[in-house]
Amino acid sequence: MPEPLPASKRSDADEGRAARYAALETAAPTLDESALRRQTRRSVLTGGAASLVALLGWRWLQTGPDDNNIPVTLRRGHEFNEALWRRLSGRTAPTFDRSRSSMLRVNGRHGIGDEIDLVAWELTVLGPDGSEWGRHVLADITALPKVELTVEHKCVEGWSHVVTWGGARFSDFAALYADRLGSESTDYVALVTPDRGYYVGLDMASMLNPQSLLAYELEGEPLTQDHGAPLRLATPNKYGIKCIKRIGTIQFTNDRPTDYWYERGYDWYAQL
Ligand SMILES: Nc1nc2c(c(=O)[nH]1)N[C@H]1C(S)=C(S)[C@@H](COP(=O)(O)O)O[C@H]1N2
Ligand SMILES: [Mo]
Repeated sequence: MPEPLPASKRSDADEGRAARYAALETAAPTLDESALRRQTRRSVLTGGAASLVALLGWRWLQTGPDDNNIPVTLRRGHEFNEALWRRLSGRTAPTFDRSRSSMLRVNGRHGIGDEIDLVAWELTVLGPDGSEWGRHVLADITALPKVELTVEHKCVEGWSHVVTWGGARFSDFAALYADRLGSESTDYVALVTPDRGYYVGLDMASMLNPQSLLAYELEGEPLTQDHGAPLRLATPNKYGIKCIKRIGTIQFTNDRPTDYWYERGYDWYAQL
C-alpha cells in the first residue's frame, strides 16, 4: 500500500496557496463552483471549454494542428459552438461500468526507475519561452473538480486493459493559466518526468479533451510509484505511450515537443 499523500508539503505552504487561489479565482472563471453546479454536465464541459477558448483567443483557433476548414466554419456564427466542440473535444472514447475495471499491470519505467520523495514533489509549469509560470503541490490538483473515468488503456505493444482513473481534467488545470494562455501562442503541451528520462508531447486540442486527466488515482487508490505517483497523464484517446507517469514539468509551447517514443520510431500523434 502506498503511504497516503500529504495534503501539503509544509504547513506554511497553506498561506501561500490560499493567496494563489485567491488570485486564480479571478483568473479562472470556469472554476466558479456555483456557476458550475447550475449547469448540466454536458454544458459544464461545453461552457468551460468555450470560456477557455475565448481566453485562448482566435490565433490559437486558427493555427491549431487540425484546423482544416475551421476558419471558414467560424465565419458562420451559428456553427461556432459545434466547431468549437469538435475542435476541443475530438472523439470521446467509450467508458465502461466501474465493475469491469481492475488493476493495471506496470509497464515502462523510463524516467521513474528510482522512487522519489512524494512530499518534496512539485509540478513546475513553464511558458513557451521556458520561463516559470507556476509551481504546484498535489493539493492544488486535488482541489480541482475530481473526475473518475473507467476506460480502456491501450498499449502499442498490443494489449489493452479496462481501468479506472481518478484525477482532474487537464482543461480545468489549464484554466488556472487562462490569462497567460490567452496572451501567448500555445498549440502544444510538453510533459516531462522530474529526471527528464521520459517525455511526451501532445497537441492542445487533445489535452483539452475532457477525457484527458491529470490522474492521481488508479482503481480508487493513490497512484503507486510504479504507476506514476504522485501525478500522471491518463487519456483513453491516445496510446499508453502518451500517458506519462510521474509528471515533473508541464510546458505550454508553440513548437511541437519531442516525444520519447516518437524519437524511437512511433507515430507522434498516437491517436486511438
Ligand atoms: N514515465 C513513464 N511513463 C510511461 C512509460 C514509461 O516508461 N515511463 N510507459 C508508457 C507506456 S508504454 C504505458 S502502456 C503506460 C503504462 O502505464 P502503467 O505502468 O501504469 O500500466 O505508461 C506510459 N507512461
Ligand atoms: Mo504502452
